[in-house]
Amino acid sequence: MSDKSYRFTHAITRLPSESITDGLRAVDIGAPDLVTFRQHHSDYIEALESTGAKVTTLEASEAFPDSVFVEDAALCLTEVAIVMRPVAESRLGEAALMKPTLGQFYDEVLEIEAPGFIEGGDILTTEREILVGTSARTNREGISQLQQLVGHWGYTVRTVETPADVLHFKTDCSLLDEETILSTKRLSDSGCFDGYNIIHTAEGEEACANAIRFNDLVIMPDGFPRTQEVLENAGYTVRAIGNTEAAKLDAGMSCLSLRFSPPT
Ligand code: CIR
Repeated sequence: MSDKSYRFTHAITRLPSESITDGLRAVDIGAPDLVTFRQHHSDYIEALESTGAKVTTLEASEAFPDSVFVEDAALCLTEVAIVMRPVAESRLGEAALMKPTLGQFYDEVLEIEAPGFIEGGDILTTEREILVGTSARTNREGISQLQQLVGHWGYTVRTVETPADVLHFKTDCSLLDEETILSTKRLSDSGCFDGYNIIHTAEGEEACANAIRFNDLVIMPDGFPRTQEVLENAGYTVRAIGNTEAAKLDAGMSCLSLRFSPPT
């Protein structure tokens, strides 16, 4: 079986901007501290690079407070990159900002159009399918456009539901390998991962469900020792990265990068 859903030669990240203090959040528990955010972000890039991948780090964009969360602006597959369409007014421009960078790697860069909206945080690409969660950030029109675009390359898109009051589908799950998903219980109870192996986040540690498998590493937020131990006991090599500041903006590990292996 192929492992292209978690083996990548490249990643794109963007430095956090000073305007990050204005980033979107469901509940205000205080603004992120930029110095700490920068340190966590640098640790994250170092972890990606330690696997041998080439990381392109874009300059900070003050105009877009949430632009450090590059995952939401695009979906990068092996054959094609698709620019997403964030619904939040303050994030819509991030998609256009990302497009030229994608053009450096892909001959083919496609786009989701109005009235569709969809964000990368709602998309989980596994070895066999692309799962997309409907949410306040992703509507059925956006999913339907995505399905039409990627169908050309033989991908199957399956629409699933993001739990109520959860920002993104992947807030609650991550791919660990070809067959295995890390998930909160509230999400897997929906049956959306039937047919996969499921590893649950430990009780009370649901906030670490947003991790990434990147080459040989599972990169997860620091501070969730019981889930980390479960993953290590299952044979994964885990790197825990500080996430206290991104968490204030409802973000975890996947949102900080686009991960891909370009065609050329
Ligand atoms: C937002 O609300 O859009 C940002 N504050 C957080 C985005 C997190 N993105 C992600 O998990 N893919």
